[in-house]
Amino acid sequence: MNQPTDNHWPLTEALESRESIRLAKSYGLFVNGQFIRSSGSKKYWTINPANEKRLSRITESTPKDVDRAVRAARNCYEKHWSRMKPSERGKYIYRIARLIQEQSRELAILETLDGGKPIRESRDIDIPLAAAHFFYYAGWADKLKYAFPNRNPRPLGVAAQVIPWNFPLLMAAWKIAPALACGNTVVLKPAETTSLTALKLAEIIQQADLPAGAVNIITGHGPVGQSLIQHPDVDKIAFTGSTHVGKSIQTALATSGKRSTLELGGKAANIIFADAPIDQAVEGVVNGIYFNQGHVCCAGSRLFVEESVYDQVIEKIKDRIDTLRVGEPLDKNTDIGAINSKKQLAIIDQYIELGTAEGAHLYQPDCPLPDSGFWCLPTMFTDVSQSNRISREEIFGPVLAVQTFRTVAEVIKKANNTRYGLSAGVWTNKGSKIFNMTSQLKAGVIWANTYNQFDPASPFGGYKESGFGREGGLHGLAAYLALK
Ligand code: TAP
Repeated sequence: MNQPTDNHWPLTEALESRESIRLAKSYGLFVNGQFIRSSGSKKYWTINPANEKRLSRITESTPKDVDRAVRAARNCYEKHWSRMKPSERGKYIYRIARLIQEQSRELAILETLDGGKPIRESRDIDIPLAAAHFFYYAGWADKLKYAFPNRNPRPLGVAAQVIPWNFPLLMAAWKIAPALACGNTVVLKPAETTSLTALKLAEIIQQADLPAGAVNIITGHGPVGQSLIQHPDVDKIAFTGSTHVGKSIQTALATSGKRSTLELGGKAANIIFADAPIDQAVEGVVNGIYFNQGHVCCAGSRLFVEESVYDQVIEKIKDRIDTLRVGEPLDKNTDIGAINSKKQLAIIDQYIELGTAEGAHLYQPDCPLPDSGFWCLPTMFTDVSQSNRISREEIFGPVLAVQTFRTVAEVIKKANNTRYGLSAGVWTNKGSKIFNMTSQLKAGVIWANTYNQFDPASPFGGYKESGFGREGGLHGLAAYLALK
């Protein structure tokens, strides 16, 4: 934990205990209801990014393992899961939700150890939301014909799902819960740096006694995801990750006729009008970009402030940045934890150097960082122009780029001047302005006078290079169904 400055209350360290976690020295693959050894021999360490210490050894799947997992999923789909009474499927999914709740403390600690995010976030956001997604979709399992009246909802088959490292368990829940509710079976690959909670979810699926093969979890690096997605016997591809990889997947699938949803990168605009409740807006901006170290696809990384309140807003953001606590993620006082990996830290640092080289003005708080681990101070760039790369490219770290505007037309043009279209935020006390903005901003999700709010009933997804398809809500069900 960084030392208290004038702006910090001298809080005593409040470390979450690691005693309640059960961590194996090494994990196999979860295939056909069992943890199995790979057909190969490669394993790699997953580490704690806050201190670079080794946590556990993770298996690198081979193409043969991928094939085995897909075959298990196919077998279960044909013999059990798609034939099961929908209300029975729902019971299994409810069971998973309850087990996640029961084991939430352990899951939260593991998420924090493996991913670097503050325990407050894993405990209060990631894990409760993951359980909520299973509860929500369990409820739909036997009501699909009411969700889509006059249609004949049918499952698609085997879903290949590949997820990133920023919300490991939550992304797994976003994908597995609707797929199962609709009668599909699943092979999921978590990110190489954050596989632990997906493997714990595999244990939960075992405890819930799901038919063997309904959910299979295989670990490894990018090529494992590639061979899963390109497996000839998968029917649906659900990918969340970078636009770069998303494009390569889309190219590979071009002539396959397979259903796919891609949830990709973002460069969201957060817009503050002069009539906004400024303190609330500043809190929303800080939450929007510094939450989860900025490892959020919908992070409000571009801030547009109406010129007349610019000085006031910038001073308030600086004051707020100065009070943020960067440090040990297991400490309940921590606001900003560790960057997920050395590789991601290097990318963020390059962008921070670039921002200065591009002529933008850098602001970072004056506070020491721990000696080991991967850390980045909350960073704000002012004097940014539309052409600067820091305002055009996704950084995926706690780096805010601020610009000003004078008119509604100007800010809409600036906000939409991006290849992404995932999310946006609008801060104003005028309802009519909110409606005007939401109809003109090209973003899949737009928050008004709040930011980063998620709910299982609410669809989430992007436009343009942020991908296509929606997860969450009824839209999230439709992505796993053939609707005739
Ligand atoms: P990626 O590098 O794209 O990795 C995402 C997942 O794909 C990982 O499991 C990765 O495995 C795997 N993968 C890598 N290369 C692959 C390939 N050629 N074929 C199939 N799978 C492959 O992204 P990331 O760095 O983990 O995550 C950050 C990105 O995800 C950001 O751009 C962020 O905006 C985006 N994201 C979007 C959303 C939504 S909802 N739109 C949500 C969260 C994150 P390895 O981990 O082993 O490389």
